[in-house]
Amino acid sequence: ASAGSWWRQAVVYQIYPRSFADANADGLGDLRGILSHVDYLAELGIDAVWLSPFYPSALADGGYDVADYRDVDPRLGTLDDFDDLVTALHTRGLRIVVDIVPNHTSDLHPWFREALAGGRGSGARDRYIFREGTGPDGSEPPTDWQSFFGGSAWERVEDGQWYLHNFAVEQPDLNWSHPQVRADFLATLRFWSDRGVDGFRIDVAHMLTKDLGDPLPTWAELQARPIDGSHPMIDRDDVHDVYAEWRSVFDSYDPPRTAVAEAWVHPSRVPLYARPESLGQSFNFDLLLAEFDAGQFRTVVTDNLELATRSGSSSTWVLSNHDVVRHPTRYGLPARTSTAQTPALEWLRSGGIEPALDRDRGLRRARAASLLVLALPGSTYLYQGEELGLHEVAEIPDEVRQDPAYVRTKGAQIGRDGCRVPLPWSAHAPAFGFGAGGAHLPQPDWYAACAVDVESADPGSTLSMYRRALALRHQLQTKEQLTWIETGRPDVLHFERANGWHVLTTFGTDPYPFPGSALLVSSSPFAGDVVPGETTVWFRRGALPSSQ
Ligand code: TEU
Repeated sequence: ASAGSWWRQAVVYQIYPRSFADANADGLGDLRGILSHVDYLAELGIDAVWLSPFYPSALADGGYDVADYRDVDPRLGTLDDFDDLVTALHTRGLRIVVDIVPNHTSDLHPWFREALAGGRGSGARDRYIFREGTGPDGSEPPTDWQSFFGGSAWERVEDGQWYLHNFAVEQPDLNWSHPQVRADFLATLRFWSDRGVDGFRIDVAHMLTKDLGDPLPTWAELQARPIDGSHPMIDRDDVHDVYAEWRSVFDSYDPPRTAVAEAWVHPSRVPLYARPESLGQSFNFDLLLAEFDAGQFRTVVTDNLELATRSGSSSTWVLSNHDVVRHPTRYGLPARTSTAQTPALEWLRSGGIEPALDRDRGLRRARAASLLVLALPGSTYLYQGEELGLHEVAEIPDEVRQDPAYVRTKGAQIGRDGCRVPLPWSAHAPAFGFGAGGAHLPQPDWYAACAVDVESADPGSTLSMYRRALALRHQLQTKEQLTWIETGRPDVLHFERANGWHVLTTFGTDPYPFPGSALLVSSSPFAGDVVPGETTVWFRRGALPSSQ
């Protein structure tokens, strides 16, 4: 791919820095920990690394509460460490993407402290969204709006005013009508671009601009408003004015810096974010909600390839990230008619007991799904640990849970910590090789079997499968299209990429006669004449071209 379009079919590996590797033995992952594993990343065969936030933060939301957008959290390292990491990645041909969190700052950000110190009527409050309360003495919140993490979306400050926070209390929403807010994020994009960053992942990209109205609508009124570009808070058309300014920064670099939107919007509005004049690419989260089912996968693939074509972008694929239950666990729980997340959340709430998890089956299906996704046109975002086949960790005592998010159903508090447990690098080292200072979330005993050193030595491991698939993907990478081949079986998908690279997945338990002549890689042990159930195979038909 040419330098400017490297992202179109890239495999991007998401690192959650606090849980990847800890070099300074304080129990928290850090930049030098990542640096110590760049060869691992290069050998895995990915194209780019995306770092979740590593900026100074009180960790009220795992770093998505940023106190300074242009520095490194001292517990994670220094700007010099960051520069070393960029160099180490670039030397190995890997790109680096960093996370930008523009909807809200941390309440420790200098702007918010200034806003608090300035008091009522202070201009410093205009960078955020302050309002008077209601009720006789203003002691009731301005509205009954709910935050995503539960509870009121408004918090009262000492002098009696209230500020808006769509996420945690420690994450005040910014006012994107303010020129200084706009200018400062342009400076942040330039700061990291100047340090050699290749692209940006934009957090909550669909919520920056707001036009809340006066009087403010009620929660019910807000919910009833159509999300058609004119909603007071969500997916407004004018957010793309912001991204047009960002685009001119991205395009002022050679090669142009890239961006991917984390935008939870209706599929019909995804292309607005993915347009080249906006952010250029947008996450497709459909697979997070799909069950392990041929029909659902085919619909997701077809729809998203079409959406990407319509926007002039390439499609993206995500099976896991730091916000959701890991996919081997989702696939190992009983299917439901609603979404695949439903039983996973029940399972988490019960501490990993109900409903019963079939770990082997979940892993078998996860490997099949991953191998299918790695063969699709477009770019794939992997989440650290999925290459090891890690399950969600359910056995985390409530008192050590860190995540402010919770599922409100039945009032039980369940965070996202179970996919953020520090990685196992070595079966026998302290904290499974994460670091000599222990791990900031407890690692389960079953981690030993999934450690990098154990899986590296086993040709049948999930890690070995990812390595083989990623190496092949580089050789076989081809046009951004696929052709479905009808199998006559509703539980079996088969497609061909443009150069004779075939991919077949059996979603059910029944085997399927192997239709190829040369197997390239299989997600399950493969006997030769039949593809087992719940398995993906890559193969060629006829003789392999000599160029391979
Ligand atoms: O997530 C945005 C978001 O909408 C989340 O609430 C998401 O729906 C939820 O986590 C799914 O379980 C981003 C980040 O990815 C997340 O980690 C942050 O907590 C959030 O923004 C606030 O910055």
